[in-house]
Amino acid sequence: MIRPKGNLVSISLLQMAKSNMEISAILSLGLFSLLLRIRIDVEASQHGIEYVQYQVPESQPYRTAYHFQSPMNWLNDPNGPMYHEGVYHLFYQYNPYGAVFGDSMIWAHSVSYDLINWVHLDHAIEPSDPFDINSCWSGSATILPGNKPAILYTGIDANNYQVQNLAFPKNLSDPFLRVWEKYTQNPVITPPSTVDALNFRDPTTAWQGEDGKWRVIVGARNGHEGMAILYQSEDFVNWTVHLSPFYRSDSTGIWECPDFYPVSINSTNGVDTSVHNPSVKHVMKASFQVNWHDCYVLGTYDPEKENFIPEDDFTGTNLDLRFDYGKFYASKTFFDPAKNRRILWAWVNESDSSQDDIEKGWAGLQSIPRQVWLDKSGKQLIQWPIEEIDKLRDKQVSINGKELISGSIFEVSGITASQADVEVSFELPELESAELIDPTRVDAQLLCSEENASSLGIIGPFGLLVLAAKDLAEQTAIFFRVYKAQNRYIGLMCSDQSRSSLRNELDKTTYGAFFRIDPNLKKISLRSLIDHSIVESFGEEGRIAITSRVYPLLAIDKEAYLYAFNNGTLNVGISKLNAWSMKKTQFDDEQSFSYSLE
Ligand code: DQQ
Repeated sequence: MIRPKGNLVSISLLQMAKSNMEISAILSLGLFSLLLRIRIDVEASQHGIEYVQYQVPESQPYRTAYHFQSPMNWLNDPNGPMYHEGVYHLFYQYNPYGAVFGDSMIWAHSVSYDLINWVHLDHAIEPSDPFDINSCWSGSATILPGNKPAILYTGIDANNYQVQNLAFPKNLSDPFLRVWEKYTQNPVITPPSTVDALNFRDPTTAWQGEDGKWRVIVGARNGHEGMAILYQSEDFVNWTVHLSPFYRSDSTGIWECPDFYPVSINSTNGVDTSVHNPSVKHVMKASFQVNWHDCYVLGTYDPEKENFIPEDDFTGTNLDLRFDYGKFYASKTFFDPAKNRRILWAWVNESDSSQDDIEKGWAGLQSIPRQVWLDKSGKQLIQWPIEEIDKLRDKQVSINGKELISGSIFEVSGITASQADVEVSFELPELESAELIDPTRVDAQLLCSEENASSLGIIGPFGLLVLAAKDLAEQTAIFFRVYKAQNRYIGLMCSDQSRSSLRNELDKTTYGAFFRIDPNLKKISLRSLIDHSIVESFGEEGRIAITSRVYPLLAIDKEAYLYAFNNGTLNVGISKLNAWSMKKTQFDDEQSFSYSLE
């Protein structure tokens, strides 16, 4: 039975019979004073649960064009991303009953041939049994020998304890792996006595050691301590706990969605999660619920002692390495054998209120999938939007060799600025004149909000104004400043949302991060993917990423503009700027899916 959770759609569903039927619900969306007709088809599933299929409401200014979104309702973590027999699978946390997080979360399921265009399938894993009756939370996929995928996920059981469960595809010859069956002996892992049973979740993709045994880690908490607990198995079904935590930290609280994988030390290629040899380092990522940051450390995995030795520990502060310094949480990677790369997905939450989300009828996006690899320095990861994104590039404008004069601003016209991809390379003036950094100001985010895009500097602030209104009454500034420190130059990259919307009551936090400037190159590069209500920016060829959500009132669709600006006293060059309008990706349900795989 559908369990209504109080949003408009579920209230309508309450009155429905089980057989196929169609209703039109006129939903009044207070925010935009729009009346949207949403067609809802309800059909009984083979599990006795009613699935909801719908048309995406038209003319919503904050729906995205080329980011992954569910047709409606609440979405959070990416789950179990994998590549299997020519098809990419993305599962994700989804509330079928409303646009806010719910107490009966499920695994929704979509498939793609190119990671850009998607087909939404029936839900893969839903609460059904005592071991997951109160929700099916996050987890990961592992491809077992014989090319058989297995999913380990967290069930919230009848006592509200967090246990780990297994599910397998019902029919391996179905190219979309539509139906998933839960292992009858679930749960396969229950909380050990050393951790809080209400905070023990999110199993990783498992890896196989040379001894043939499988290993998996699960995020956990004990008081303020956060940790990853290791389990081993010969058969993927019977798991035994390893005595001491695989890796832990003192003051981070629960580690949500840990991710543990090798990266090559001499190539941008990804490697399978089970690879362990002298040409790899390991990455340990944890999502810290205390500050909603996805942080990682690099280190060495010792399979004999069964532990991980990090090069630097998590600090639980702004000093931790992060994938993204904006909104980017519960991320997860997978190895893509088709292109020998490792791909990172993350949940990008809204910045408006729950009430706004209920009115919009949806909440949450997935980031653009990013390829990740180890920087040549060996000290951090690099991320870059997967190459498939370039296929969406449409109309192009280019500007070469332009001087961005002190105090100037100019419009980059000729593309659809609300749906764009912009790449720009800035040439810096003589660095000696850069302002001295105050060594006590170590918080980049704070510095970005105090010395924002409109405050004057010497080298910077300069950068882009995206999703801007014609008169600049609304603008999101992605900008840089350059500082001088003892014996080195420091760059600051910021994403300033403080003037992004005339609407109040939005989270307009400014984000920022420091990076090192190579004085020999005297260049800074920026790529921004702009998609109606999301801006994903990559500085320094993927060394820094900042994602923000913005909801302009004026700067929507054709009324959005793109500018370049310089508020520093020194001129900056634009050696190259390329901007493209971006095409919309295709999201289908299975019925309207035009390809045939049978
Ligand atoms: N979201 C899931 C949990 C996970 C959290 C529940 C992270 O499994 O810890 O939707 O966003």
